[in-house]
Amino acid sequence: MSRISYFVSDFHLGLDVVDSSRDRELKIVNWLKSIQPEPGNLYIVGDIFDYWFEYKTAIPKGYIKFISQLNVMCDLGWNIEFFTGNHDMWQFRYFEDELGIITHKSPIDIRLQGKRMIIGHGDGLGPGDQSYKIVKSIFSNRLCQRLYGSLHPNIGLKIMKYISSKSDRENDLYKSWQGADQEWLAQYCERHPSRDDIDYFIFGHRHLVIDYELKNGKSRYINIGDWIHHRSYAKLENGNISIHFYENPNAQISFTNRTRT
Ligand SMILES: [Mn+2]
Repeated sequence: MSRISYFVSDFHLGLDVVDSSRDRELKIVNWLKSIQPEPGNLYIVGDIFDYWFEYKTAIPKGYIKFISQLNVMCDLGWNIEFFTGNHDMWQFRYFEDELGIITHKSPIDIRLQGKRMIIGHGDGLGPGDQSYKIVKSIFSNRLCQRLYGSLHPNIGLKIMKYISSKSDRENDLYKSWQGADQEWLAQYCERHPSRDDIDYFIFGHRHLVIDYELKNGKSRYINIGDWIHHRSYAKLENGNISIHFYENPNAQISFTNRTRT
Protein backbone atom coordinates (compact mmCIF):
# COMPACT_ATOMS: atom_id res chain seq x y z
CA MET A 1 0.00 0.00 0.00
CA SER A 2 1.43 3.37 -0.90
CA ARG A 3 1.82 6.21 1.52
CA ILE A 4 -0.82 8.88 1.92
CA SER A 5 0.19 12.33 0.65
CA TYR A 6 -1.00 15.62 2.11
CA PHE A 7 -0.91 19.01 0.42
CA VAL A 8 -1.28 22.24 2.34
CA SER A 9 -0.19 25.86 1.82
CA ASP A 10 -0.44 29.50 2.78
CA PHE A 11 -0.02 29.38 6.54
CA HIS A 12 1.41 32.91 6.43
CA LEU A 13 3.02 32.40 9.82
CA GLY A 14 4.12 35.77 11.16
CA LEU A 15 1.06 37.58 9.82
CA ASP A 16 -1.66 38.51 12.30
CA VAL A 17 -4.84 38.60 10.25
CA VAL A 18 -8.19 37.00 11.09
CA ASP A 19 -6.49 35.06 13.88
CA SER A 20 -3.09 35.65 15.38
CA SER A 21 -0.10 33.93 13.88
CA ARG A 22 0.41 32.16 17.22
CA ASP A 23 -3.15 30.74 17.24
CA ARG A 24 -2.76 29.63 13.64
CA GLU A 25 0.57 28.00 14.44
CA LEU A 26 -1.00 26.00 17.29
CA LYS A 27 -3.83 24.80 15.03
CA ILE A 28 -1.33 23.73 12.38
CA VAL A 29 0.65 21.82 14.99
CA ASN A 30 -2.52 20.12 16.27
CA TRP A 31 -3.47 19.13 12.75
CA LEU A 32 0.01 17.75 12.11
CA LYS A 33 -0.16 15.78 15.37
CA SER A 34 -3.48 14.32 14.24
CA ILE A 35 -1.99 12.92 11.02
CA GLN A 36 1.41 12.09 12.51
CA PRO A 37 0.85 8.40 13.50
CA GLU A 38 0.91 7.07 9.95
CA PRO A 39 4.03 8.43 8.18
CA GLY A 40 3.37 9.68 4.66
CA ASN A 41 4.33 12.56 2.40
CA LEU A 42 3.67 16.15 3.37
CA TYR A 43 3.95 18.84 0.72
CA ILE A 44 3.83 22.36 2.16
CA VAL A 45 3.21 24.37 -0.94
CA GLY A 46 4.45 27.88 -0.23
CA ASP A 47 3.79 31.01 1.81
CA ILE A 48 4.56 29.02 4.90
CA PHE A 49 6.15 32.09 6.45
CA ASP A 50 5.23 35.71 6.05
CA TYR A 51 8.01 36.73 5.86
CA TRP A 52 11.22 34.63 5.71
CA PHE A 53 14.80 35.41 4.80
CA GLU A 54 17.78 33.24 5.48
CA TYR A 55 20.86 35.26 6.27
CA LYS A 56 24.28 33.70 6.08
CA THR A 57 24.41 33.45 9.88
CA ALA A 58 20.82 34.06 11.05
CA ILE A 59 17.21 33.15 10.45
CA PRO A 60 14.03 34.98 11.55
CA LYS A 61 12.94 34.39 15.15
CA GLY A 62 9.77 32.42 15.93
CA TYR A 63 7.75 29.46 14.63
CA ILE A 64 9.58 27.07 16.92
CA LYS A 65 6.52 24.94 17.79
CA PHE A 66 5.82 24.43 14.11
CA ILE A 67 9.44 23.70 13.23
CA SER A 68 9.85 21.27 16.13
CA GLN A 69 6.70 19.43 15.09
CA LEU A 70 8.21 19.00 11.63
CA ASN A 71 11.35 17.68 13.27
CA VAL A 72 9.34 15.05 15.18
CA MET A 73 7.62 13.95 11.98
CA CYS A 74 10.87 13.74 10.01
CA ASP A 75 12.27 11.49 12.75
CA LEU A 76 9.17 9.29 12.47
CA GLY A 77 9.82 8.72 8.78
CA TRP A 78 7.68 11.40 7.17
CA ASN A 79 8.87 12.77 3.86
CA ILE A 80 8.32 16.52 4.06
CA GLU A 81 8.92 18.87 1.16
CA PHE A 82 8.65 22.66 1.10
CA PHE A 83 7.90 24.97 -1.79
CA THR A 84 8.75 28.63 -1.71
CA GLY A 85 5.92 31.09 -2.21
CA ASN A 86 5.91 34.78 -2.98
CA HIS A 87 6.23 35.60 0.74
CA ASP A 88 9.05 33.25 1.57
CA MET A 89 11.03 32.86 -1.63
CA TRP A 90 14.26 33.46 0.25
CA GLN A 91 14.58 30.02 1.72
CA PHE A 92 17.86 28.37 0.95
CA ARG A 93 19.43 25.37 2.66
CA TYR A 94 18.37 25.85 6.26
CA PHE A 95 15.47 23.35 6.37
CA GLU A 96 17.33 20.85 4.26
CA ASP A 97 20.48 21.05 6.37
CA GLU A 98 18.66 20.99 9.71
CA LEU A 99 15.76 18.62 9.06
CA GLY A 100 16.28 17.05 5.64
CA ILE A 101 13.29 18.95 4.22
CA ILE A 102 13.89 19.67 0.54
CA THR A 103 12.83 23.13 -0.63
CA HIS A 104 11.54 23.45 -4.20
CA LYS A 105 11.76 26.84 -5.82
CA SER A 106 9.61 26.02 -8.82
CA PRO A 107 6.78 23.56 -9.58
CA ILE A 108 7.59 19.85 -9.71
CA ASP A 109 6.20 17.19 -12.02
CA ILE A 110 5.94 13.87 -10.19
CA ARG A 111 4.08 10.60 -10.05
CA LEU A 112 2.36 9.59 -6.82
CA GLN A 113 0.13 6.55 -6.40
CA GLY A 114 0.11 6.17 -10.18
CA LYS A 115 -1.08 9.74 -10.77
CA ARG A 116 0.95 12.35 -12.58
CA MET A 117 0.91 15.61 -10.67
CA ILE A 118 2.21 19.14 -11.04
CA ILE A 119 2.73 20.75 -7.63
CA GLY A 120 3.77 24.33 -6.97
CA HIS A 121 2.85 27.49 -5.12
CA GLY A 122 1.45 29.07 -8.27
CA ASP A 123 2.82 32.60 -8.12
CA GLY A 124 3.79 34.06 -11.45
CA LEU A 125 2.31 31.21 -13.51
CA GLY A 126 -0.05 31.61 -16.44
CA PRO A 127 -0.82 34.79 -18.33
CA GLY A 128 -0.96 38.15 -16.53
CA ASP A 129 0.68 39.29 -13.29
CA GLN A 130 3.40 41.07 -15.29
CA SER A 131 4.52 43.44 -12.54
CA TYR A 132 4.86 40.57 -10.07
CA LYS A 133 6.94 38.59 -12.57
CA ILE A 134 9.40 41.50 -12.73
CA VAL A 135 9.55 41.77 -8.94
CA LYS A 136 10.14 38.03 -8.70
CA SER A 137 13.05 38.17 -11.12
CA ILE A 138 14.67 40.96 -9.07
CA PHE A 139 14.13 39.06 -5.81
CA SER A 140 15.60 35.91 -7.36
CA ASN A 141 18.72 37.74 -8.47
CA ARG A 142 21.81 36.61 -6.52
CA LEU A 143 23.34 40.07 -6.35
CA CYS A 144 20.12 41.63 -5.04
CA GLN A 145 19.89 38.87 -2.47
CA ARG A 146 23.45 39.48 -1.35
CA LEU A 147 22.93 43.24 -1.06
CA TYR A 148 19.72 42.77 0.90
CA GLY A 149 21.42 40.14 3.06
CA SER A 150 24.05 42.66 4.08
CA LEU A 151 21.43 44.80 5.84
CA HIS A 152 21.08 44.19 9.56
CA PRO A 153 18.20 41.70 10.08
CA ASN A 154 16.28 44.15 12.30
CA ILE A 155 16.13 46.52 9.34
CA GLY A 156 15.89 44.02 6.48
CA LEU A 157 13.10 42.00 8.07
CA LYS A 158 11.16 45.12 9.01
CA ILE A 159 11.24 46.44 5.44
CA MET A 160 10.22 43.13 3.90
CA LYS A 161 7.51 42.44 6.47
CA TYR A 162 5.99 45.76 5.54
CA ILE A 163 6.16 45.11 1.78
CA SER A 164 4.94 41.56 2.33
CA SER A 165 1.90 42.67 4.34
CA LYS A 166 0.91 45.22 1.69
CA SER A 167 1.40 43.12 -1.40
CA ASP A 168 -1.43 40.59 -1.16
CA ARG A 169 -4.04 43.16 -0.26
CA GLU A 170 -3.32 45.17 -3.35
CA ASN A 171 -3.69 42.42 -5.88
CA ASP A 172 -6.41 40.03 -6.85
CA LEU A 173 -5.69 37.28 -4.41
CA TYR A 174 -8.70 37.71 -2.16
CA LYS A 175 -11.30 38.01 -4.91
CA SER A 176 -13.81 35.22 -5.36
CA TRP A 177 -13.52 32.88 -8.37
CA GLN A 178 -13.38 35.06 -11.48
CA GLY A 179 -14.37 32.49 -14.10
CA ALA A 180 -11.96 30.04 -15.72
CA ASP A 181 -10.96 32.52 -18.45
CA GLN A 182 -9.87 35.08 -15.87
CA GLU A 183 -8.16 32.74 -13.45
CA TRP A 184 -4.43 32.66 -14.27
CA LEU A 185 -3.82 29.29 -12.69
CA ALA A 186 -6.77 27.67 -14.44
CA GLN A 187 -5.42 29.10 -17.70
CA TYR A 188 -1.95 27.83 -16.89
CA CYS A 189 -3.38 24.31 -16.48
CA GLU A 190 -5.54 24.49 -19.61
CA ARG A 191 -2.54 25.61 -21.68
CA HIS A 192 -0.02 23.21 -20.18
CA PRO A 193 1.66 21.26 -23.02
CA SER A 194 1.22 17.94 -21.19
CA ARG A 195 -2.24 18.77 -19.89
CA ASP A 196 -3.94 15.57 -20.96
CA ASP A 197 -1.33 13.38 -19.27
CA ILE A 198 -1.59 15.18 -15.95
CA ASP A 199 -4.12 13.98 -13.43
CA TYR A 200 -3.82 16.71 -10.82
CA PHE A 201 -2.44 20.21 -10.76
CA ILE A 202 -1.97 21.25 -7.14
CA PHE A 203 -1.46 24.93 -6.31
CA GLY A 204 -1.86 27.36 -3.44
CA HIS A 205 -1.41 31.14 -3.64
CA ARG A 206 -5.04 31.87 -4.52
CA HIS A 207 -6.41 31.62 -0.97
CA LEU A 208 -9.51 29.92 -2.34
CA VAL A 209 -10.39 26.23 -2.27
CA ILE A 210 -10.89 25.21 -5.87
CA ASP A 211 -11.69 21.87 -7.48
CA TYR A 212 -11.79 22.64 -11.20
CA GLU A 213 -12.18 19.98 -13.85
CA LEU A 214 -10.28 20.98 -16.99
CA LYS A 215 -11.90 21.17 -20.42
CA ASN A 216 -10.56 17.71 -21.30
CA GLY A 217 -12.99 16.30 -18.72
CA LYS A 218 -10.38 14.37 -16.75
CA SER A 219 -7.51 16.51 -15.41
CA ARG A 220 -8.20 18.56 -12.31
CA TYR A 221 -6.81 21.78 -10.93
CA ILE A 222 -7.00 21.70 -7.17
CA ASN A 223 -6.27 24.82 -5.20
CA ILE A 224 -5.65 23.87 -1.61
CA GLY A 225 -6.78 27.19 -0.13
CA ASP A 226 -5.12 28.66 2.95
CA TRP A 227 -5.03 28.60 6.74
CA ILE A 228 -6.13 32.19 7.21
CA HIS A 229 -9.72 31.63 6.12
CA HIS A 230 -10.14 27.94 5.43
CA ARG A 231 -7.71 25.68 7.29
CA SER A 232 -7.91 23.47 4.23
CA TYR A 233 -5.75 20.69 2.87
CA ALA A 234 -5.89 17.99 0.22
CA LYS A 235 -5.23 14.31 0.75
CA LEU A 236 -4.20 11.76 -1.88
CA GLU A 237 -5.11 8.20 -0.98
CA ASN A 238 -5.36 5.23 -3.36
CA GLY A 239 -4.97 7.63 -6.29
CA ASN A 240 -7.98 9.72 -5.25
CA ILE A 241 -7.69 13.29 -4.10
CA SER A 242 -10.04 14.78 -1.54
CA ILE A 243 -10.31 18.19 0.12
CA HIS A 244 -10.68 18.60 3.88
CA PHE A 245 -11.01 21.35 6.44
CA TYR A 246 -9.42 21.15 9.87
CA GLU A 247 -11.74 22.17 12.73
CA ASN A 248 -13.67 24.56 10.52
CA PRO A 249 -17.26 23.29 10.25
CA ASN A 250 -18.50 26.30 8.24
CA ALA A 251 -15.81 26.14 5.59
CA GLN A 252 -16.63 24.91 2.13
CA ILE A 253 -15.10 24.59 -1.32
CA SER A 254 -14.99 28.07 -2.86
CA PHE A 255 -15.50 26.88 -6.43
CA THR A 256 -16.03 23.60 -8.23
CA ASN A 257 -17.44 22.72 -11.63
CA ARG A 258 -17.49 19.01 -10.97
CA THR A 259 -20.77 17.23 -11.20
CA ARG A 260 -19.56 13.72 -10.41
CA THR A 261 -17.85 12.89 -7.15
MN1 LIG B 1 -0.33 33.37 0.09
